[in-house]
Amino acid sequence: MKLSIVSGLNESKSPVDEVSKKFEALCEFLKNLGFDGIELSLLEPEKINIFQIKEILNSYNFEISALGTGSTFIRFGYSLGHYDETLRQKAIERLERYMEFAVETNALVIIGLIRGRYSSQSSPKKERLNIISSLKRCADLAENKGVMLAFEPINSFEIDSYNTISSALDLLQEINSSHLKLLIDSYHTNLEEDPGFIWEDLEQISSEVIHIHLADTNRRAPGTGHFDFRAFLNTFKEAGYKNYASIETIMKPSFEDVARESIEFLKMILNR
Ligand code: LER
Ligand code: MN
Repeated sequence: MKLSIVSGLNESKSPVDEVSKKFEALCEFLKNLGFDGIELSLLEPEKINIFQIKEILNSYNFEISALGTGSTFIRFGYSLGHYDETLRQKAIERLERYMEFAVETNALVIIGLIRGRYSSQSSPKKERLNIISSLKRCADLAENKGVMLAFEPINSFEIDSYNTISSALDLLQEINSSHLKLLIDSYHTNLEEDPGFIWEDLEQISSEVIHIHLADTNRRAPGTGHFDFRAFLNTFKEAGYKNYASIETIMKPSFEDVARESIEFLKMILNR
């Protein structure tokens, strides 16, 4: 299992060369700690100098595990379920930009908060149908471009649709695309799943999982709360999971502290 951690690059507001410099500093810091890659939470991937990024990745023998896309909804208000057709199409267009960046960097594209929240001007049924229709289009685009999409069940305090793993699996079955798989986040798993069955269930669905997010019950670094990471990660490890587990927490007291603390704890659990 490979390890990464989430960071932004502030590409919307910073000059291009500064973004590349920030990326290089992150690669150096994380590589030295023993991470295999970085997950980027981006807003406008097309503003990044992809050639510089690829050179930096090569020189550090480092990877971009995945691209987070949720800020498209948070900052622009575009979403895959939006009742306004123009804003729904804009969400799909934005995902195309992420996919173009992902093809070049061999990263996954995450479908999480970008599916949006139900609006009082719409209905849950309409929004769900929109999400399904948008996802079919995105899966076609992903197939054409050769990119993998990772669909994330997210807890019901943050989002209205697909809160549980089983509801996300039903959706994946309906879309039926070889380019749409699951992202399992330990934080949402702890909030939404039945503790009596979760380890068995995870074992059964592990072949559908293409990416993992790690945060403890307090949404801080793994090991600082009471989530059973040993059981969680070993379930995947024993099922032959070889992709990324990515730290996605509140970065307090600092990103650097979370990175150091997390990797130390995870190396111990994974025996690496
Ligand atoms: C995104 O990966 C996620 O987990 C959401 O809860 C956004 O914070
Ligand atoms: Mn997550």
